Amino acid sequence: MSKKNKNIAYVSVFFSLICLISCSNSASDTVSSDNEISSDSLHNHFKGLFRMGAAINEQTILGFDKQSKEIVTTEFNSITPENSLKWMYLQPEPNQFDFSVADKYVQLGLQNNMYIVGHALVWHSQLADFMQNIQSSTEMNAHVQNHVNTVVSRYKGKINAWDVVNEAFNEDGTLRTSVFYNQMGEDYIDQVFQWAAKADPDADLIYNDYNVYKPSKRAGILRLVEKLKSNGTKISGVGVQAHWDLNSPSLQEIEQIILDISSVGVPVSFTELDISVLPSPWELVGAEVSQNFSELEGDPTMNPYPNGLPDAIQNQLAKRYEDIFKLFIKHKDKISRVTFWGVMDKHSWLNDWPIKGRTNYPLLFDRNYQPKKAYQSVIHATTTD
Ligand code: 9MR
Repeated sequence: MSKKNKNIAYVSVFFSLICLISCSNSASDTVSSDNEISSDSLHNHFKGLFRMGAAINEQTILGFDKQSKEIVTTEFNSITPENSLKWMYLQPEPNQFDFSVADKYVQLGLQNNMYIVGHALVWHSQLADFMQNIQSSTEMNAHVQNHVNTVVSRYKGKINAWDVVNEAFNEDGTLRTSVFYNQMGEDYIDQVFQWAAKADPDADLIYNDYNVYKPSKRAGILRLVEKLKSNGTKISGVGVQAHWDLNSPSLQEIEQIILDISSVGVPVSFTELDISVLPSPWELVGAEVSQNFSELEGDPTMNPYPNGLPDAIQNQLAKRYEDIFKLFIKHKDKISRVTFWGVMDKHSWLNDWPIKGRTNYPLLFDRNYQPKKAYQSVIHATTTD
């Protein structure tokens, strides 16, 4: 054997060995037990249907939570920053911007070829303190325009979609009397969308809100979409937050959301999906939305699964996710993205809301970063008609 042929032989033995090792790995991946991650990632199962995203926290963005980062970059093809791009972090003082975490967030999305969402430009909550004390409409206009222009321009061509205005409506469909509404007037949403479109004409611009299943609130949002469109203001879609539970909203109510939003000519994104399995204090007799629930902290009836989720509820959660995703798939032509509000149960905001210190199980990955039955059932939804 010539020296050259010998080398070729060594190389081919080497690659055969590599193949043997990797083939045996992928074979064991596909022989998956119920709760194993399949070799094919979540977003691959939804190819051609809609994007699959997750909201990520600062620990994940900065790489401190390596397991979460691994799950996010393999399982999802879109990311949303759970908190890091909110006004109070980006511009805590007038004209003093801090983009340190935001830049890393965008970098993570770009490196992994993901659809990057910016959340949220204009929101009355998690706003900088100085914005609460502005007394003139001229000053308010200038600050909001500067914030939108500075932030959107910085990530022009990188952040693919912005939640431009978040939670501007009351439950009855009237506009919330936020600092923006009070100082800028009722056309402020139109104005903010125009500023965002000017700063990045190619970005998708989303109006985002919760409780969209309620007809009165939805009617307000639909009126807004129609108004913006008739004024020639760009709006690319409605974001439906989807903080739901095991029973509510019903599948019929969810379907109506999709049909109604689609009827005004924009796609739906489910932007903050999670399913609480815990009792809701609002179901207690006499409970009011505005009520402070601190008296329920530590009440074991409100926190029934502190040491693990019973199989029966795990199955109920999996079935609920499967039903919801079957419905989403039925309306795939009207839906552009589904984003989970978090990655694993331990880090979900629902452990501390609306009652602090509970143990909730709303997401697809458990407290040890392992896929739950709900993960399999979401994938299973793609295999049935
Ligand atoms: O998940 C976020 C949580 O960490 C923050 O403490 C909370 C503060 O309001 O905001 C949560 O995210 C919210 C999102 O930005 C807008 N829709 C409702 C989400 C849950 O409250």
